[in-house]
Amino acid sequence: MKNFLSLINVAADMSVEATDYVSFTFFIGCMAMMAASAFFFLSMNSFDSKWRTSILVSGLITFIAAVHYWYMRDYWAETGESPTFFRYVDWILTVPLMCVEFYLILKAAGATKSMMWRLIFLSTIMLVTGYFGEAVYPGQAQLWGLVSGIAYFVIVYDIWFGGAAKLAAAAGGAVESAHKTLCKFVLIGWAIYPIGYMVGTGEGQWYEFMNGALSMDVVYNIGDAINKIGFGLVVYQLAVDSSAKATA
Ligand SMILES: *C/C=C(C)/C=C/C=C(C)/C=C/C1=C(C)CCCC1(C)C
Repeated sequence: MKNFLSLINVAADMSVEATDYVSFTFFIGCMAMMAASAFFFLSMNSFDSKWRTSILVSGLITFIAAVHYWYMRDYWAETGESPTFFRYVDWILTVPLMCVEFYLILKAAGATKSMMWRLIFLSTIMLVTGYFGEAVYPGQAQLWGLVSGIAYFVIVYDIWFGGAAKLAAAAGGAVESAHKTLCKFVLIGWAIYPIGYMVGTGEGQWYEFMNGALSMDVVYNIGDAINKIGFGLVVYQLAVDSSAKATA
């Protein structure tokens, strides 16, 4: 109830809201994630059963994010501080689901579960070490950021050049192009996050020049909107393309 009331407050008190662009991006992010979830869930049954799980996972990713954005928006409004804990709980749930998407679209082409678990493991290392640098040992943010960054590069290498890339190439057609687009999201879209990390944790680190240059939360919120909704739309497009072919 308290959350609901403060949401009404946001709508009623736009003068406060408009000057606080950070909470505005939490608010818009929350709405965008909700809308995307409704879109994915409602479109699910119009596809061949082969694609339904992939679309379901797209919807789960944005739905989990919507719930966290609801709380993060509130936390920011109450305290004016970064909701680091909610942020990382969101990521530790949604990023592995994005790894599952890679597996699901390549499953018919022969993807193995071990490939999927490897990506999930690497993404867990990336996020846990990032959390340590941001919240537990901020004085050593550069060290933890480096470890996190290495895990990130291994993920990028794996999906672009590892077994997944070979399976995608062998599958060809819509699956191959969807895989390529998802790879670009990970290479370019996910690179937004280390930028947010650097502007948020730069104090006393080698990248101090970036400290406070932007709002860390705005950078993360933009990254989430692009990556979570974008990922889902790529999978949605793949389902549209291959269903159209099947009925033609
Ligand atoms: C929906 C949420 C997503 C796709 C979150 C992705 C997060 C990352 C790719 C975070 C990466 C980080 C680094 C590569 C180094 C610094 C620490 C992190 C955790 C911000």
